[in-house]
Amino acid sequence: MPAARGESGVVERARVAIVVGSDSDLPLMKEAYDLLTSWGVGCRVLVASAHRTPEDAVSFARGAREQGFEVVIACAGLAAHLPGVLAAHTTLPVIAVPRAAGSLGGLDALLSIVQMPPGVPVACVGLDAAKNAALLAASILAVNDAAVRERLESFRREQAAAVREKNARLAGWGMGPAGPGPGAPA
Ligand code: AIR
Repeated sequence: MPAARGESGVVERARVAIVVGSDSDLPLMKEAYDLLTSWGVGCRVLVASAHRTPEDAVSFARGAREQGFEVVIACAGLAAHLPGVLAAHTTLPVIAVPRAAGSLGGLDALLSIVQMPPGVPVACVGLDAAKNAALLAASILAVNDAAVRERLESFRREQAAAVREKNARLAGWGMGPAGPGPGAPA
């Protein structure tokens, strides 16, 4: 089993692999790593390029399930074949993060990822959406993990409270909220 050191310093089993096409993708993907490890989900990161080190990418994907990984997050920019190549060599779920980079602004990466041929799907989040990739990975793990499910549910509760707080501020400014929203007097 691959091991990962969590925020507490405790070594945990790594369940999510974050694969990046280049170390230039790392600053973005650190957000996914930080979110998952702060929820107690062990992660390991690998730099492997579908074009520059294709053998490394394939060999990782072929062994990923045996190593104990349950979900793969793959991030790449430009002609972003990494997520598809990994998905071709593992039946683990692969979540792709296309980079908003290069002269086409990320449209190249997005289309390289979402237009996979029938039979080898990858899940694709938005351009540079590292946080959503982490949340989707957590949702997959939460199917069979009550602790991760509780983290997700409390994240959603906090997120909803933050939005409602914005409406409270509108009310303070005399601008709204529009309509009888939740909590409004009948
Ligand atoms: N990339 C690396 N090998 C294949 C691809 N598509 C991507 C990386 C990175 C971009 O190319 O994922 O987003 C630029 O890489 P670099 O190393 O030149 O910064």
